Amino acid sequence: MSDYSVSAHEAFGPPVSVKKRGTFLESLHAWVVTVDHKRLGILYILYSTFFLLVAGAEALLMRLQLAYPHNQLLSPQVYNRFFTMHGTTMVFLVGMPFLFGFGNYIVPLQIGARDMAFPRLNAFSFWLTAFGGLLLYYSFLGGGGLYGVGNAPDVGWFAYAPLTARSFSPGHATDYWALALIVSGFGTLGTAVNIIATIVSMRCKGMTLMRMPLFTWLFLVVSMLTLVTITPLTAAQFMLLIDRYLGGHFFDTQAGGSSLVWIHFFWIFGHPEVYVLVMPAFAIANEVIPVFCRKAIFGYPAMVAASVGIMFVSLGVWAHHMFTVGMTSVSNAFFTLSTMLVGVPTGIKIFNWIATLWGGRIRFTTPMLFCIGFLFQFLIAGLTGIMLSVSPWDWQLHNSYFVIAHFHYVLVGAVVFCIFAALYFWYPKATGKLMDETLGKWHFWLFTIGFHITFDTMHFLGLLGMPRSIYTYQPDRGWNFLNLIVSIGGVIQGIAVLIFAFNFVRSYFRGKIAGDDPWDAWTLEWTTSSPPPAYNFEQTPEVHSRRPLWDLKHPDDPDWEYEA
Ligand code: HEM
Ligand SMILES: [Cu+2]
Repeated sequence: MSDYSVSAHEAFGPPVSVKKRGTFLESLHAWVVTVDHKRLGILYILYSTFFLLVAGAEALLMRLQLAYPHNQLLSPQVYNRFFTMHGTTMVFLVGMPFLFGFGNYIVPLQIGARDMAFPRLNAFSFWLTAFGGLLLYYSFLGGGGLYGVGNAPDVGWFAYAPLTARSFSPGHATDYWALALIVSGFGTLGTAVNIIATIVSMRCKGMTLMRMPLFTWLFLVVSMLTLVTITPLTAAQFMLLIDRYLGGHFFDTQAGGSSLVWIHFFWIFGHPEVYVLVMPAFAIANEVIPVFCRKAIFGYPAMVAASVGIMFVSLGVWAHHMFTVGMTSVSNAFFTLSTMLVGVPTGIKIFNWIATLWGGRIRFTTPMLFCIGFLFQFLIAGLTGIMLSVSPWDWQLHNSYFVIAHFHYVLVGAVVFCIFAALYFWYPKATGKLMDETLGKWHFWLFTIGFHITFDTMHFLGLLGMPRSIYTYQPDRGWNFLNLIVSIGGVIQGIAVLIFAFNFVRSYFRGKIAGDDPWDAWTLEWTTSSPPPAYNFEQTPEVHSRRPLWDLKHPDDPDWEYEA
């Protein structure tokens, strides 16, 4: 027998439970002052799950308003506030904090480290992000009071100039919007630097770059992309505040500025942002799919190369959001072609996931179901994306519900589906309890059905000419029935999310005990106890292949024999 025939516990230390029960105030204090990457990760995840419910409620109110023509539930002004807050919240307070929270929790465990490279910066970044969310939602309390839905921003999550100039947006709503994004943006930058430093310098012995789990690889890539995208966004917010308060004229056409400057800055951030959100979703799929079909991921080096490729290409395509602002036809042609180029690395990834599934012994657990839903929906989103990248098509469909349907296919069909997959997959690691599978399947099926009812139908509304961001419509346009269908789908998704929330809370108290490795997985986080002790591993692990736990469990057929 080789040296690898020891159990996980002998190799990496026994499970150590560090539960110390104090008074409520003591444990609250412990959470507030924590610098432990796992606790911070959990704080991010709770924070963003809370805002998922808030922004989901905003979406539902919008859909109730649009369920039939001439509805009076929301006034035009309140509708504008809701779509601005919904979009801003989903991107900045749900998507990014959730994903970075996951990175925070998993990355150090996966590379066999004790913590992040800069634990205090890590805590500081979280509290900055949290303060950003507070600033944004504080705007609801200002001005006209709660019933008038306060002074919440109403300029769209893209906040196009000159609508954000003081003459068009008096009051402080727009300031809250800009300040919130500046503050949480600094938090995000701190986390990105931290993740890069951690991955570069804290990997355990034997973990070369090409042995890193793909999850960790994607977080390296995504953190680098974050640095170069949040920076222009933050710069633009400062320019906006300078225009509003210090007599600047960056975006003021009357005084030699240009509103195009805003649009460029915004989309130089905004397009890669889509990949900042979707690549962590890829990262999740890269872990979940192989484990539940009992095969190593197909084409690991190609997956790494494709991720790096996506990072570079996504930086050169932003102006496909601007086909209709009157750029030259040469620019339009350039951005059409560069956009289509993103299809190549993305295609490689989809191909490799399918090749991994091929011939595998698939276990249809809840996390796996969510990943399969993701694959299917991401493929469709890619196809409608190619349609939109053709600039004459875009002239027809721009700012219609077709675009809303397309980007919700990416943001919900890919990102949110993978977020759910990740929650079911790593919940047992973080809590020691399994989430209930029956409720999980109800959640999956209801959410998937609701998703398709809502967003498939929206494509047709777009083709029939329904523009986005309208608070109501005339009854004679032929949109009534389809709008009702869309809203019903939204309600079904809402019910599914409530089932999830119930399961999430209940499993914490009543769930089955998970054990260290409930899914029979193979990366390092599954070698330590569930939940992991404060210092993660009793002994710093040493790895010999891409699947260290597999090697321990299968000493007769370890990976390192093939990987050299
Ligand atoms: C699950 C149910 C959801 C429904 C029913 C829904 C519905 C809507 C509606 C009705 C709009 C307004 C369109 C308009 O009038 O311009 C909208 C906008 C938007 N949604 Fe969602 N949404 C959902 C989930 C999400 C998620 C999960 C995300 C992101 C992760 C997201 C991101 C956005 C963004 C960025 C906008 C653009 C806001 C703007 O135009 O300023 N949505 N959504
Ligand atoms: Cu884009």
